[in-house]
Amino acid sequence: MNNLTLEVEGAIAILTITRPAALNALNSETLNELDAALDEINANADIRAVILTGGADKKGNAFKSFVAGADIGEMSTLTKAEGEAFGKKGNDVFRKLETLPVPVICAINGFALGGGCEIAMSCDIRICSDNAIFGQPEVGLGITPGFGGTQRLARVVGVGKAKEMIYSARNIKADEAYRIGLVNNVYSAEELMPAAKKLASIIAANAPIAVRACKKAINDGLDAKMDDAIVIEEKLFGSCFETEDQKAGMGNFLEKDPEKKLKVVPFQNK
Ligand code: CO8
Repeated sequence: MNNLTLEVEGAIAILTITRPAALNALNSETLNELDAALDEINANADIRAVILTGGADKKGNAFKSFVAGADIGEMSTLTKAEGEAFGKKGNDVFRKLETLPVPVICAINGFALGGGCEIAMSCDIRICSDNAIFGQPEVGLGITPGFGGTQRLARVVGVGKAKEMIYSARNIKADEAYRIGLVNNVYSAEELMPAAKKLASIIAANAPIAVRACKKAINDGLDAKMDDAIVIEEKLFGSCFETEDQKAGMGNFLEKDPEKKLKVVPFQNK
C-alpha cells in the first residue's frame, strides 16, 4: 500500500492514511487501499477495535493534517458521470468503514476538511488534538459534500448546525467541534494517540460478541422506526446467550470473588 499503513498491536488495528505530499487527501488509490485494508481487518477475528488517524505532512509534522479532503487535483477535471462515480466510490468505502463489525475510533490530528470530516463521521467515536480544524468547504469549490457529509453531519450535530457549516463552508476549531458534539473529547497533540489506544484497549477487553452486537444494534436501529428498532435489539440481545462470552462474563460475576469479577475473561468469537 502506498498511502496507508495497517499495524496490528494485539487486538487493536491502527490504520494511518499517509499521503504527505497532499496532507493525506483522499485520491482513488487511497480509497482503494482503504477498501482493501478494511477487508483485511474484517477477516481477522482477533481484532476487536480499530484506530484511524493521519500521517505526518512532508515536513514531518505529525499534527498538521488528519485528512485535508478528497483530492482536488483528481476531481478538477471530472465529468458529471465521473463525479458521481467518484462520490459512489467514497461512499461505498465509508459505508464499509461505518458498518465494520468492530468499533472504529477516529483520532483526528489536524485538518479534517471535506472528505476528511466525512471519513471521521463514518467512524464510531471521534477524538481530536486541540489544533484540529473541521469543515465542509465544498460549496466554496462549487460542489456539494459527496462522501456522505450532507447526511452524516446532520445526524451527528443536528440539522441546524450541519446546514450552517455546509452552506457557509466555515471551518470550526476543536473546541467548537467538542461543543456541538462532533468529537467526544479534545486532547493535546502528545495525549491524542495514547488516549485513542487506551479507549481501544478498554473496548477490546470487553466481550467481543457483545461489543459487535451493540454496534450493529445502534447502527441498524438508527435507520429504523422505534417499533422495529427494539426488535433489532431483542434479536441481537438474544444472540449473545449460550456464547462463551456470556457464560464466562456472567459466571465471573456470580462467583462473588471480587478478584475474579474484575478479571478479563478469555472471550471467544463464537
Ligand atoms: N487535494 C489535493 N491536494 C491537497 C489538498 C486536497 N484536498 N489539500 C492540500 N493539498 C496539497 C496542497 O496542494 C499542497 O501541495 P503542494 O505542496 O504540492 O503545493 C500541500 O497539500 C500542502 O497544502 P498547503 O500548502 O495548501 O498547506 P497550507 O498549510 O497552506 O493549507 C489547508 C492547508 C488549509 C488544509 C489547504 O491545503 C486547503 O485548503 N486544502 C484544501 C481543503 C479542502 O478544500 N478540502 C475539501 C476538498 S473537497 C472534498 O473533500 C469533497 C469530498 C467529496 C467528494 C465527492 C466527489 C464527487
